[in-house]
Amino acid sequence: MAEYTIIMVRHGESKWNMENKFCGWFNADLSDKGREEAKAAGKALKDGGYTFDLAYTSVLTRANDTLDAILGTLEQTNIPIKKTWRLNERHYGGLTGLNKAETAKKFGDEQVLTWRRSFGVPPPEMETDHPYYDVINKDERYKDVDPADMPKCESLELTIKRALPYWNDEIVPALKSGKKIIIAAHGNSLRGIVKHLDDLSDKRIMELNLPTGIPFYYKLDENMKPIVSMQFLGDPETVKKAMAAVAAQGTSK
Ligand code: DG2
Repeated sequence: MAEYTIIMVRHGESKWNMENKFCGWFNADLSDKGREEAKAAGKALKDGGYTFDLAYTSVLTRANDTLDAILGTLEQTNIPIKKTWRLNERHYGGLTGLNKAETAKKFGDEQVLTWRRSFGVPPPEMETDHPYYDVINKDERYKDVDPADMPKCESLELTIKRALPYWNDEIVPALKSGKKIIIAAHGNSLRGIVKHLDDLSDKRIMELNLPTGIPFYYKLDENMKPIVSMQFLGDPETVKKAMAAVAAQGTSK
């Protein structure tokens, strides 16, 4: 029976993760800690003996730089890298740039949890007078994106709707052709892929918080069903703490 291994990793901590701001499609850089996390991710992969033929990432710098640091550590910078807006973070709409804890103080922890983790409820739309509207919508990265596909905000459901066609039409055929693949993307675009692979309910996926810079793998059968689900290349206690810290970012305390 065929078996396919794929590695996924959320980028290292960004400057906006550090400042606890909703980031979404804003192009925040990695923080110094995030750069270290990315190198550590490369080291964990190197220690695990992983090599890659092909890499996928979003069009956002924090994911691109994480991937570059990983491939640099692996001495595999010569492999093809495919960048797509379909693996971008979910678009945080009108919340973009707001501090998560302050937003929780203003609107309540429950509302912020709904915005961050519910399956179907999107954050408020980004209006044209939003401070980051132009910087995102006039960004050259999106010049070839059909204007109808440019989001004003995205729930996890909408994020999955635009990421999954890329997974099915591009990544799955490459995996099935025997390519060894790494995806460096974002908390919520990866949660979308994980929800799909593990067939998680809308309720179960609410509980998943992906840590920055810790790679995880799936082993999939020929129908792309998990033989092994989400195994982190990291100490379980460290992973657990990092997940809890991500969950806590959206609380008022
Ligand atoms: C974070 C995720 O995205 O935020 O957009 O603020 O993975 O690109 O750092 P990432 C953001 P939460 O959904 O965890 O609040």
